[in-house]
Amino acid sequence: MARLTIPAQELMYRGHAACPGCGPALAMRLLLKGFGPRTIVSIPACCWTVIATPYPTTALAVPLLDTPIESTGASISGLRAAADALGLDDLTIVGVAGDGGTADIGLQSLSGMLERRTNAIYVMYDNEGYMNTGVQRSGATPKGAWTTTTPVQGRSRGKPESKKAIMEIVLAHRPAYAATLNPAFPEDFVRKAEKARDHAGARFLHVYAPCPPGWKFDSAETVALGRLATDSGVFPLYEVEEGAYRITRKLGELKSVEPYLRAQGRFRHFTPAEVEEFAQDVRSGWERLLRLEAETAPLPPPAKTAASTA
Ligand SMILES: Cc1ncc(C[n+]2csc(CCOP(=O)(O)OP(=O)(O)O)c2C)c(N)n1
Ligand code: SF4
Repeated sequence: MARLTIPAQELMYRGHAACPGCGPALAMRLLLKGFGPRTIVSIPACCWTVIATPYPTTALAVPLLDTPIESTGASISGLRAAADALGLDDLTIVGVAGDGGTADIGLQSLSGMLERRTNAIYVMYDNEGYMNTGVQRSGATPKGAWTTTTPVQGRSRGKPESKKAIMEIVLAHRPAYAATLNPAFPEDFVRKAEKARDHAGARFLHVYAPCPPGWKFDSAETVALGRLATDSGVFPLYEVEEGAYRITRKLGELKSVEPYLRAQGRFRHFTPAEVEEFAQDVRSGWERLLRLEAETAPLPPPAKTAASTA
């Protein structure tokens, strides 16, 4: 019988307050399967506070700390220090924050946690905007995307700036482990969550997290959209361990980005030239990743010579 690679234990309850097809909800379910029951989660203001905590209920079967939006990194440093002081070495301390609370408002706190080498996991679920407060643009919103603060009207063509490269910012701090995860690839997702749990030191997970109302797509298509994102190179899957890059879903040839863009209302205004510009950015990101993987590959073990085997 085939071995099940995804733990059966559910650490997220049904009846939570997420929208249908919510990528961040799917991500949390898989994250907790990877981290296991000895986990404490800190969550700042974001969709997940609303999903998890309509008083007096909780959607999580593990302890949950509600923290201010700018301080997720500091809160997990504090939780780690408290756990260590109590001798609770086996606890996995995790912060789960949105892209606005990570790449923008909480960036100083994340940087401090990484710089101190806090023995904890920071997860940024990336729904590419401030969704909880009404779909405003964040630093992680892709170039050209419609949001309520980057309208498409007159000469305005959505967000003028490029998506902030959070993995590059994080990797400049040399974390022990960093990876990109997509819930549309659950085995790869849970394996990376388990790997992060089993590493010591500061760890960071960048999670692709589609938001049907914010991105304007059919809520039944969350997983299909996620597969398109990775297979077109929009959200490549890779991990970086002690500086070495490894692509975990190899792609012979990138699929066209067009079906990915056309499936979402936030990109519906794109002209063929804007589609091509987006595709060009995706291609250069993918080529850069291939180069980094080749340049940082660990050296192969020395070949055995006749003398060494004698
Ligand atoms: C200092 C501060 N500024 C603004 C807010 C209001 N606020 C609450 S949730 C939120 C959106 C957070 O966006 P993100 O982190 O991307 O998570 P998402 O809502 O998309 O899940 C904002 C701006 C706040 N709580 N605290
Ligand atoms: S607005 Fe988007 S991220 Fe927030 S709960 Fe709904 S689907 Fe999830």
